[in-house]
Order: sequence, then structure tokens, then C-alpha cells
Amino acid sequence: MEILLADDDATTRKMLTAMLRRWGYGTVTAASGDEAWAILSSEDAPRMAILDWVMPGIDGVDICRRAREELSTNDRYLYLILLTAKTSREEIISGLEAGADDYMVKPFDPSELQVRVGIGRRIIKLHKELVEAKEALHYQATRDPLTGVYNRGATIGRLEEELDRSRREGLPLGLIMIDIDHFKKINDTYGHLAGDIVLRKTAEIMKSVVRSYDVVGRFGGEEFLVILPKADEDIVVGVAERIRKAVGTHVISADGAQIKVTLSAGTAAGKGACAVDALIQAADEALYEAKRSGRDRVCRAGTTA
Ligand code: GH3
Ligand code: MG
Repeated sequence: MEILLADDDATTRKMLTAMLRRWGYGTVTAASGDEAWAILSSEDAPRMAILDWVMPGIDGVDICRRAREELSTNDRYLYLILLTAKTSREEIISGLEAGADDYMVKPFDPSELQVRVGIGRRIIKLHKELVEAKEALHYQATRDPLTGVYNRGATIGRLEEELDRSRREGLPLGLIMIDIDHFKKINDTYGHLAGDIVLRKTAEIMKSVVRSYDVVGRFGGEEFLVILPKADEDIVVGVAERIRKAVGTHVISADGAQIKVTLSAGTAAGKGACAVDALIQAADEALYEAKRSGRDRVCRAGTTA
């Protein structure tokens, strides 16, 4: 772990660098508050800083205050230790109030500093684990466990976001509703596990033929939604055809069987004040039409305003 040492006194910087290195930390040094601030606000900045109070430029306490206002993000914690010759109770309180996590007075006891830096390291590690756990939970809550694409709730959430954006930007938004044809027969013929593999592979193929900012979600059992930002009616139909052909020509190996499936799709495009429900309904009706008229095809609903 890397620690920023900010002190205008070269001897102190040298001594602290040697100590921290001995304890297994990497170091970056700054001889002024301005230099320290530039380092802390850069990308990939150290997560811990030991700051002198009185320095040319911004002082250590101001750095703490500004860091809490401007640099604090939910996914990075910056642990700040003030190391200063100021020893009064009022000064200690105002340093901690400004946002320092810890405060040590000079001259300091090296083994006490080592322990206090260790506490900082522990807190940074805990914070990192918390952020990772939160991200993992968010992932689980928004993904379909079988296919890894967005689940129904997250898909509708993304559709709402994208519709909002398209409204603001005055651009169209495309939606495709896709359903695997005669999927029940696949389960009945090859078993449920093979059916699961077909679902997983179908989702994978869909994702591979759309752009990275398009959204693929599982809407229900063997039904998928694809959201295409900025796509008008013709583009949506083109993408739906691309998906239909890519899935339809692929031979899926599942549980020793070689399986081919076809898809039916309904497309819709939204513009202006179109509501989420109206757009989904339009795509759903077009999908029904594709099923009714023979399956393995794309039907379009046109543009919903
Ligand atoms: P159609 O062409 O009209 O869409 O016919 P279909 O057989 O695809 O449609 P139907 O709605 O009759 O059957 C869908 C089947 O999908 C029934 C259900 O058991 C199956 N299914 C739903 N979710 C899963 C799943 O997660 N895994 C597997 N293996 N099957 C699933
Ligand atoms: Mg089906």
C-alpha cells in the first residue's frame, strides 16, 4: 500500500520515508500543501496520507477539509493522519473536525505511528471489502442467475432510464421482444438441463451481436428484451433480424444433443413522450403477430409516440 507523506521539512520526509518503507509501505512525498493536493486529487492517488499542519501553500488541515468535500467518493476512502508540532487540545479538536482520521504530535514515537498507520490500513481494507460486497450484491440483484443478462426488474429499470434519455435528447429508442419458438418441446425432448443450456447460449449469442451499450435482459422464461438506444424503426428491425439469424444458424451442444432453435421477435420504436408500458405492449403485440403468422420471423409494431 502506498502512503503520501507531506511535510515541508526534508529531514522529516526522509526519516518518515525510511520508517514506512521498513514497515512495508510504499511512499510518495510532497514538500508543500499544493503538491500534496495535486497528488491526492490525481487518478490512482494513495489511499492514505500523513500530513504536516503548517506547510507552504494549502496547509494540512485545509487539505483534510477539502479532501472530505471534494475527494470523498463512496467507492474510495482516503485515510488522513495529521502529524504536527501543534499540541493544544483546541488544535487537536479543530484538526479532527476538519476531517482528519487521526492526529499525532511531533516528536512522535515510531512504534505508535506504526500502529496508527496499521489502523488506517485496516480501515481502508474494510472499506474496500464493503464496496466489493455492495457491488456483488448489486450484480446479483440485477442479473438473471441462469443467463447472466439483466433480470426482469433491472431490464424495465434500464428501459425507463433509456426512455428518459431519448426524450431529453430527442432521439428514438428501439425495443425488441424475443421469444424462443416451441421451447417447451426442447425441454420435453432433451430435458430441462438442456433447455437451460439453450437459454444460456441464446442469451450469449444475442449479446454478441448487439453493441456494448445495447441492453439484453431476460423478461420471462424464454422471453428476452433488447433495448437499443438511438435506434429508429428500421435499425431495430435490422438488429432483430441479425439476432434471429445468428441464433437460428447456431447449433447448440447441450447434454450430448445438437439442438437448433428459432426465434420470433416483435420490434417497436419509441419517440417523444412514449411510456414504458406502451412500448413493451407494442413490441409484445408485434411478437404475437410473429408467432401467429408462422414463427421464426420478425414483425414490427412501428413507432409509438
Ligand atoms: P411458442 O413458440 O408459442 O413460444 O411455444 P413455447 O413452447 O416456446 O412456449 P410455452 O410458453 O408453451 O413454453 C415455454 C416453456 O419454457 C415452458 C417452460 O417450462 C419453459 N421454461 C421457462 N423458464 C425456463 C427455464 O429457466 N429453463 C428451462 N429449461 N425451461 C424454462
Ligand atoms: Mg416460446
